[in-house]
Amino acid sequence: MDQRTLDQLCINTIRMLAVDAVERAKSGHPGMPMGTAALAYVLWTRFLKHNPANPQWPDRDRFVLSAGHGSMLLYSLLHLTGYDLPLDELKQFRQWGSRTPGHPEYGMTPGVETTTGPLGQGFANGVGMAIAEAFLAERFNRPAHTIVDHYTYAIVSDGDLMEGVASEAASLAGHLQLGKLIYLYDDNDISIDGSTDLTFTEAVGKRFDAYGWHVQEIADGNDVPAIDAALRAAQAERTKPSLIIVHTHIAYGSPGKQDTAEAHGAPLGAEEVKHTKEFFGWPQEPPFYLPEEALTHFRMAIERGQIWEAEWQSRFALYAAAHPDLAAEWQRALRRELPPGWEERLPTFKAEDGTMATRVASGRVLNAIASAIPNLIGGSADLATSNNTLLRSAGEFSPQNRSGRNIYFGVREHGMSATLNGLAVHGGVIPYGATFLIFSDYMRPAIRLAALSELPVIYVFTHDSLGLGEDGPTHQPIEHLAALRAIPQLTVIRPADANETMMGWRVALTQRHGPVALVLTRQNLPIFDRAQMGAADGLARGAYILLDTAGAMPDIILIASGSEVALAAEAREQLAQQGIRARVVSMPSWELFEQQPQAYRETVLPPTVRKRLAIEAGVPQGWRDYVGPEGDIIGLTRFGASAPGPVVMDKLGFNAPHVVARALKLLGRT
Ligand SMILES: Cc1ncc(C[n+]2csc(CCOP(=O)(O)OP(=O)(O)O)c2C)c(N)n1
Repeated sequence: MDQRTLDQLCINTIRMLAVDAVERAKSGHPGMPMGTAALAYVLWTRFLKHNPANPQWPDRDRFVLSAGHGSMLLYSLLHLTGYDLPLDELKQFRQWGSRTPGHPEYGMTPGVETTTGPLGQGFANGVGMAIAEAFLAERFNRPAHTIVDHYTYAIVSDGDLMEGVASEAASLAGHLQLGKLIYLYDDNDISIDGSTDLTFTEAVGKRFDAYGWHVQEIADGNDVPAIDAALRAAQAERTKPSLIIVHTHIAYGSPGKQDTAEAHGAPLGAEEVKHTKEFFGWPQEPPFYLPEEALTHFRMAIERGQIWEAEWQSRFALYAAAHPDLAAEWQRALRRELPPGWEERLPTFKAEDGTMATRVASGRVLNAIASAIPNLIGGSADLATSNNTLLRSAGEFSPQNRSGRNIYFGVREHGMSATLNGLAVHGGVIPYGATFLIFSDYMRPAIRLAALSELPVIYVFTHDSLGLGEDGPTHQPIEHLAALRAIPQLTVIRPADANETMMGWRVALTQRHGPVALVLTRQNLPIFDRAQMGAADGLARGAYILLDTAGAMPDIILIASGSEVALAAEAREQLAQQGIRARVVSMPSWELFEQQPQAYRETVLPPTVRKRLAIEAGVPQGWRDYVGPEGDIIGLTRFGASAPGPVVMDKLGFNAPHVVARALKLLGRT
């Protein structure tokens, strides 16, 4: 069989696997894989450096299917090139318990590098992967010893490029000159509602050119030599990310459905499948037919992958001999382990030091541990000095300085958070990102995916309440704690003082699965005198007794988080003057508390003490679970106001007399 015929056979094999799997599932997206099969084939068989036998090989090229609805394209490629994804899994596409979910899910299927489906996210994840590659290459490669050197590829769609998050990430990637980022744009002029004439007529090429990308265009998405040449040119371009605009036809080869929105998200239907198979000269039976020659050709990826990795392993052995410390650091970083002794750098804060905002404490902690954890990298969306996230003496990550650990994300919260996910899935780095808590809303889609994918991403959210003051209701978070707590697998931590903040970082860095949000104040808070109070390491258990009633059971429990814990402590004093025994529970993290054994939870919140008052400057939603039916909640059901922080707090009920009054009411002592 000549090469051209073989190429066509392989490309059609991808198409038909996707068509048959969607047909069997009675659900899915056949059009996208049919239209992009040739691009994917050229990329995966001629360019992508990967080892199907070891999807974790650290120096593999990364591939992102940003248009995750085309998941059958990826599953077909994974099966055909020899990943541990048997044909039976493709036959179980979209079914309960299969490894071929509707959209690619990280950790579910070998070879899936990141979870995609929400459009635009994968685009931005790739940017994070490319940043990680550039950073790690600079940190670990040494003359004559290259152990980090790979590309990041993606297939992106019209929908991806319409999304704002892709624009943010593209702008950042162009600015950072991420030359090893190569995206193929499936420009098929179709989205769900119909032709993109309805919605998307901008000059995408010019836009990316303006971002500083290297832009190429291919007129015919089935033109194998043109795709090959464009990918070669993209690889040769080392300072600009590449966008290859490929004009394709959705559902290519389906006589009745090609170039129609109908082919986007529904099976072709038995009759149309028949006509499509006729068009390609494909046998009608059996479904999931794999031509021997095509399979043999695809499976060459296995041997090639083994050779690539073996070569890399021998390079790594030489590297490890020449640079044993670096090699050990590399391996530790990949295992997501922290260097020994890092915890000794964690500072503790003394009550005598006065008051301190938890954001300031966070900045001190970060800088104290930064040199001990060289792969901790991150930054802020243009609020680094407010978020206190700058690592002093760690440099700025830039085209000139790939070893810089401060990433200036610019005013791109959504792009930042999706980029953080890419950094995390790449591996080798511990990423963090920061902004005001209010703007966590701008990051939410990517935070959700970090949680779904159990990625170890750390968020630093400062200016966490009304207490931020004059910036007013647009900047004062009200529903944000509740909104973050609503995300499964995200740990939200709102420390009450500097030492809890230190403990918060400790938890965040040691938690390997799932993101952690540290929620911090702008305003100063007292540093609790731990000699007189519960130890700050109680934070790790989510809630703990900060101040108790000597010996006797409390009359009432005051439960608070963050800045409201000091308020609870003040109210407790005043209640004591009236002979009321109040316990103060600091509750920085619901999620950590829920992980504790029942016995511990009942020590902190004994079922017999039913008079409980929660205090938090946010919506009361959720607190009922902790205060119980006889409890009460001081929260907020309105937006804030522009005035100095202490004034807003006071006016909206966050003052000791109000807490005392509500406690007395609860106790029937009004
Ligand atoms: C953020 C987000 N919004 C909406 C959707 C639903 N959706 C899935 S694909 C798609 C657009 C399809 O157009 P395109 O990206 O060009 O893919 P094609 O039709 O070419 O396969 C939409 C709106 C989504 N997956 N993600």
